[in-house]
Amino acid sequence: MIDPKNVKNKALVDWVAKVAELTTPDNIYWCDGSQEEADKLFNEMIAKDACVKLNQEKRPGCYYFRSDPRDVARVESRTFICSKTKNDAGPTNNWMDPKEMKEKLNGLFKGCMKGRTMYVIPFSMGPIGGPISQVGVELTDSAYVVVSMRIMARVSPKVLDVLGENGKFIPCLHSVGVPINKPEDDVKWPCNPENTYVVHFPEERLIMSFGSGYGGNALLGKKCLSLRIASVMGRDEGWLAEHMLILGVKDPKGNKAYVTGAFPSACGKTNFAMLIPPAAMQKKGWKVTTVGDDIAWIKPAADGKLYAINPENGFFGVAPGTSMDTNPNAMLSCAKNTIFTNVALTDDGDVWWEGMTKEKPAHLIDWHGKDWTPASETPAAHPNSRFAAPIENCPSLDENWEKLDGVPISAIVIGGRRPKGIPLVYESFNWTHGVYLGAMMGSEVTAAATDVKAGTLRSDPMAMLPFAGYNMAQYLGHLVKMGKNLSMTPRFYHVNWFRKSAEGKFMWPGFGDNARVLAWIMQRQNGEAKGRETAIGFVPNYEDIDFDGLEYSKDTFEELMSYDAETVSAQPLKEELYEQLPNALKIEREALLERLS
Ligand code: GTP
Ligand code: SPV
Ligand code: MN
Repeated sequence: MIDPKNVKNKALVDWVAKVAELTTPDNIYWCDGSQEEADKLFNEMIAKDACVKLNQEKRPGCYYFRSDPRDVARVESRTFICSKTKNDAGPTNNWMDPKEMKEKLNGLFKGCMKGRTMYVIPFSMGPIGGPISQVGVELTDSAYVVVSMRIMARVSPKVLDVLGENGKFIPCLHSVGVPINKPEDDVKWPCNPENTYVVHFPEERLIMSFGSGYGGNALLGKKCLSLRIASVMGRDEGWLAEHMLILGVKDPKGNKAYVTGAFPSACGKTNFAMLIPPAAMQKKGWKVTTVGDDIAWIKPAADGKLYAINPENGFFGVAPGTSMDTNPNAMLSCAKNTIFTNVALTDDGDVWWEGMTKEKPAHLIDWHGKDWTPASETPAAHPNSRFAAPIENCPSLDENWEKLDGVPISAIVIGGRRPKGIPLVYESFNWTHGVYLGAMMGSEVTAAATDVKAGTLRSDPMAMLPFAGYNMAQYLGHLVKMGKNLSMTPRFYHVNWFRKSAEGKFMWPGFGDNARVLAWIMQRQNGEAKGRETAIGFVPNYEDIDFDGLEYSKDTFEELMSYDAETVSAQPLKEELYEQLPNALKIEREALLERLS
């Protein structure tokens, strides 16, 4: 514990006192992020039956939580950008007048921590004290949030040293929204779904989240600070906060490059960031390393290159589908000191989820806490069940992952789940064309948000639809501008791992085999690989892809690479958003239509 007497930052001390006055917690506890502190909190939660200590021989340092079934993912309909004007929030964000919203929230927060402890979590996104890093302080009445934040962000007294007396921090206020007035209120997973609000005040750089204890709604350093607030800071200061993985790739000649990738939620960022090339490619010398799996902060440096850091310190990864076959690096990352939420529990105190093993266990306790057998009709793990694993566990961690100034970016990969009409990969003609492809991106909706219908195709510009902290049209305009005056301009690569055959099967093996596409991208950078120009961009010929170790016929490849003119030229954006787009992007659309005609 940090002794509050030693805290020198007056603004922080005042804010904590003001929030305590409003929310009336029984205690205030300043977190130091230590193991002892986490152990104490886990034990308290175990005593309340809110947490399960997993089999420590199989999963040392690992714990398991089941959420309230109404609190399992981000709630986009309750996420607000309360900028001064509605236009600043833009046509894709929920907006309410900031004054009105503050009044509403102050009403909800009034007395909401009664019977609970208010935890003060000082954290750094990015290495503590780094030039690109940001300091945040989260106030929360959830011990689950405390133990998760110390995995996902850097929680340490050193953060307060960096703040000093006058340093600025981003205030992040969170409550599960259930005061304990009587003993029955002290439930295992408190939440207040009717009154959930995840609110950002971009001009004030303030975050207030009420009523949900889950992931992106509650671990406020992640989507709220590192994307919604940071994107506004990036607009104002000339940098980018993106929903992107960052990976390193080494070719057989020893050339090393870094690539970022924007895929919507649950569309493959963690998997791509940790991919292991097929054996035949490894033998030739291909190697992929991991810098980050969800968020990239990207800044142009004096040398004219774009540099990216991963502001996070852990992975909050989708569990279902993760296995030693599909993503061994993720499996090894969550082998110890990991928190699992809404997966299933095995009879020997370990975890299981759909896709982890080929054979299903004969008996499990499912994410509802009920008995489950392979005959059960519902999945044992929630489709959005997750692991929070320390990044240091990752076997493929890149040697430069914590480099204070970041790693130089050579290429940007974008794409979503597109069952039809979109080829495996195509390369943008130039930066603006790349941003255009990003703007027109779409994907089948996944289980990562509760209130959008899974399975339907939706437009998701740069995978930022739920995460841009300001007007989406301005955001895309900012992105166009950021490509100007660079000495090394990354090209954009639109990829699609999710094309389906007429029989409804994935046409591309995906996962490790995505290294074959990455190799082509890398070779394009070096001017090595051939490719041909088409109406939509540069594409590889069959001979340009390394199929060593994979039987994949030329005919199937041609089918996989074919495009449907209507699909690739569709304009999926809301009319109101399209109208506001920068002209440069509208011209790209006209040029595309012209090339296709
Ligand atoms: P968020 O954490 O929500 O931002 O998700 P993400 O983009 O990191 O997605 P993740 O890598 O966790 O993948 C989500 C799901 O897609 C998992 O069930 C994966 O197994 C599956 N997946 C990932 N890559 C591929 C791929 O190349 N092909 C196929 N078929 N499925 C994939
Ligand atoms: C996503 O939904 O993109 C996630 C999970 O990475 S959450 O932290 O809940 O946003
Ligand atoms: Mn994400």
